[in-house]
Amino acid sequence: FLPDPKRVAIVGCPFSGGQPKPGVDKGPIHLVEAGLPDQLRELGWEVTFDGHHQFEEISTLDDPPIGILKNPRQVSKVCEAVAKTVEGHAKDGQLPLTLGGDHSLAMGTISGTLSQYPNACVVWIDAHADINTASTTESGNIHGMPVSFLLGLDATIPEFAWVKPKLTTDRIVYIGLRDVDAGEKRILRENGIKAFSMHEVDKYGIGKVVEMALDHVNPKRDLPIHLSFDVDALDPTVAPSTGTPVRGGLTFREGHYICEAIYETGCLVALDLMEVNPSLADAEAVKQTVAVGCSLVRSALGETLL
Ligand code: B3U
Ligand code: MN
Ligand code: MN
Repeated sequence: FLPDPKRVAIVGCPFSGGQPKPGVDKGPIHLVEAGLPDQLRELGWEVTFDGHHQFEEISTLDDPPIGILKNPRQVSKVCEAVAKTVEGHAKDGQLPLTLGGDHSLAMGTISGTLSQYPNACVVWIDAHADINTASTTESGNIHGMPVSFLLGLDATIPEFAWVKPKLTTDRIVYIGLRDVDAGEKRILRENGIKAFSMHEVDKYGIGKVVEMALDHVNPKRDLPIHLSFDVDALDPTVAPSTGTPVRGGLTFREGHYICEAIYETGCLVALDLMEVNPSLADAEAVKQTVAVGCSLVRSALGETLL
């Protein structure tokens, strides 16, 4: 599925409405200014970057909570726009690389991928499961909910009616989980959704975990893969500048191994790098996190393979 010639379209999404901490909207700008587009060109990719998305009209929307969900109309409208953009690039034969921004954006990116590749599977790398529904969320932060929308687990909010439940529970797999709410654990269990927590990473090692994860969602390695990487999957010592760091995460190499192994399948069709928040640490930690973010993307696009 890899485009030939290799063409990637960077989709910069300076959006933070899926969670309460300001700054995550600056993530994409920092990643681009750190030189990511040129780094990808060095790897032989043809890179298009049409500037960061502008969500101006959307951010002035009158947007009172729905139940406890915060900024629901903004999140919905932004994700709908992102879905169209990602779908457009995929239709053009480019690999959309979406830079967040908070992880609610994946509602848009994955919807866009599934419009072009209906049988795509999702590999979700995160400390969190992001699968709360309107009835289980305790925070009301929609970045903790995108997977439930994509699966259609709770299709009761008219504002999100555009999100078609095109993803099925057997086409998503998680790696890196270690902070999962009780309601989310129930959802994962009841729906038989496969997840490899840090416990499994410790037990089997990352090589085996990635193999088992792919055996589950993509047994013949013939389905397109959407990789959605939340930088908080990494240990906070590796990626400190993020909104909800959780200790005990993936090492630098484990994170990169995942990206390399997905690239190696030749099935990658879309990539998200989310939750880099350059406002949440000192300058050195920000630099480190942005650099790790760039480096994960390069690995997912083929850098480390000889
Ligand atoms: N599960 C919690 C916490 C959380 C989810 N995603 C992040 N944090 N980054 C929630 O708010 O739904
Ligand atoms: Mn996430
Ligand atoms: Mn997370």
